[in-house]
Amino acid sequence: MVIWQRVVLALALLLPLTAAQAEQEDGYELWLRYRTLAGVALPKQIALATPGSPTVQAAVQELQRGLRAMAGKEPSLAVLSAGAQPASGAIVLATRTQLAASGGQAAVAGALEGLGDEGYLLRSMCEPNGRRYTLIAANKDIGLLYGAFAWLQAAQLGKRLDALDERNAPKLARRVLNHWDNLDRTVERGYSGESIWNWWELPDIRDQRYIDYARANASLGINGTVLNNVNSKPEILTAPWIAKAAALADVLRPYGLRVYLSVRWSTPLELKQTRTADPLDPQVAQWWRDKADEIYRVIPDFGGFLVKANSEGQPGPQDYHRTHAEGANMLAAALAPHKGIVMWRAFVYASEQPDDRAKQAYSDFAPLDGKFAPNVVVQVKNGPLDFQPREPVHPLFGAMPKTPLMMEFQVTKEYLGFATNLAYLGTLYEETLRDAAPAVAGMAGVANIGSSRTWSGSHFDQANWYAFGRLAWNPQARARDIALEWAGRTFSAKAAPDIAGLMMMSREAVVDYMTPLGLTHLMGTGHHYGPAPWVSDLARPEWNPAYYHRAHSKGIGFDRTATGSNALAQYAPALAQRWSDPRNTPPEYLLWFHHLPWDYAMPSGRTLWAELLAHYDSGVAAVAEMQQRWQRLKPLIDARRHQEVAQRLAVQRQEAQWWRDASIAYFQSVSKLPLPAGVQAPPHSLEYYKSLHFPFAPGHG
Ligand code: GCW
Repeated sequence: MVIWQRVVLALALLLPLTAAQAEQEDGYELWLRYRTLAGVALPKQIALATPGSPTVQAAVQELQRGLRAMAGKEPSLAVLSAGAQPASGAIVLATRTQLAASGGQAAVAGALEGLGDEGYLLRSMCEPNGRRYTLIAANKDIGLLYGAFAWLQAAQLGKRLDALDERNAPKLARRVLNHWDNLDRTVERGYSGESIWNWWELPDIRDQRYIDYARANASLGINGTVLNNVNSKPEILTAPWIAKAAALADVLRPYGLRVYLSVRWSTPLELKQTRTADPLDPQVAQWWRDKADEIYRVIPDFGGFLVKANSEGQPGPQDYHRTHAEGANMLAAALAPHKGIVMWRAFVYASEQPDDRAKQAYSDFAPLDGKFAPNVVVQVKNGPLDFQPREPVHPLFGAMPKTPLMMEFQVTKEYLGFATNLAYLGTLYEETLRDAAPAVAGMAGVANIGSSRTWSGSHFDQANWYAFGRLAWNPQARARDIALEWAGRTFSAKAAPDIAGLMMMSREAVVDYMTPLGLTHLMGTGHHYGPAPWVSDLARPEWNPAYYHRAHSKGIGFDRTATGSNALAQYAPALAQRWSDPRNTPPEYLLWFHHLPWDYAMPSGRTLWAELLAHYDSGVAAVAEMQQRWQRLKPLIDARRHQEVAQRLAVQRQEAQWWRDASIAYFQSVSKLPLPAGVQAPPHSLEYYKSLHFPFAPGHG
């Protein structure tokens, strides 16, 4: 082959590889992908009054990182002495005190009023002499870091950078991730590899990943992290582990992240340092006070304790006939001198209690309203059961006006197809917050973060971490806006509208193929993978799917009206009244609150049986649609991430079909009704679906 032919061939091979396809992205950068911005005038200088605290340094470093990548050139750094001027077009970072000291900008100082310790102001400035610059101002250093991330976001999303005027402050004070990470590095309900915390190597080895974790969280305004599983171990409160937690706290502190620990109620007893764990025993209270003092000596800004007590076999104050409030208050007293808090979980249900499981947290906690110490926050799951694809809001939001309540969402997808299914949870969070927001004083998110390169087990699961953070900052934010923002930063502005469209349909698809019309908790035993509506032989009644769907030859659904468990009475009277009638109950909660005959007439004109089948089919169809939409996006997405998502969507398509087929096979065996014309019969017998087993499913100890 003559040389020019080879050249032509080589060029021909290269041509189909667009720049986007050639780049092999693995998702590690999350939404903090800074890419060359062509044709945009970017700041060439970052200016500040003093070299600053580690937090200000973190802000400067992030701006440098972003500008270096977006402008292709390192910005200069100027520490301005009094009276000195920034270069034209610079980014200027200044706290309120520094603004005051520099003598000018009274108007700016006024704009900082009401922004609190964490808010920021981002403003394009033009001085009388025509000099332009961008001001990032805040009352405290952490606001400067949040403002720096906000500026970088504006640049990433292609906003006009010469007309910025944004005042922003978080609406909730506590915005906290809950890691269900065990000390052996496994993660309960984790689908993203091992725990990010390499406990064994800590405190001496501090992985770069911890800093990248802190950057990602700070970019969303998340300001706390509970390092270990709520199913906690006594060892976490021993000296070596406190030292490990302190090392992490040191790394995370500049980014505004406080460290908290989950503690096991019976720790002093199990460590053989007390003879009981009774909260009213003075020796026990003293032990906790000493322990708190010990922690604060090495973690001065320690956030406090998260506690799962008398829940799913965990010990608690009720073992000593004390109330949750007595238990929480004893710990709160130990933390109060250091300004720490107790986040006491309300996720309780007891096997010996025959009442509807959905009622039990309310029954235990509502009477305790007003009995908790001021530094106790009661942490309530979003719904009365357990992180299902859809639940009505937990009735405790609205029933404890004297107690600060923390909303607990699951970011990891224990019940929504793990990290292999695409389900954008922004819509789930938004739906819940719409009903609960006035009662929410803080937000906790069960993290989906692990040591996988994508952090969250899949590219799209990163969006759930993102949405949680955004909604913790502003519970009134809209899921669609968040999806657009995330997709614009994580993929590209061009692809964002289509990606957001796909995300917005994804969670409803899961609801449709798993648990339509208010059905719930039909997943496989223990691991919660796949359908198992037939299971009815587990030791505790409320562990059985049959307990929840109550299907028999005449009908289906859980009667939670006055003729049944009357869980409805736990809601505001007007709502309870309206929903006591199935015709006034939103279809998405129908079988949650009502037991209805199979031939019940739905508003669509179909029978309940036919409607149920239609939902399963539309769930499967929606996943097929998501697959097609993703396929159409191929030219806009880098090859590796496109293919990784496509593989997962193919798995999801199969799993949706399996859910649909197994559920129909089972419910038909109960209803004994024929399938209406056009509804495909499941390809296998019910026995086949029942015979499937999944040893070693992830996330389940
Ligand atoms: O959803 C259930 C999970 C458990 C979890 C528990 C809880 C940490 O199946 O794995 O335990 O909730 O929230 O405490």
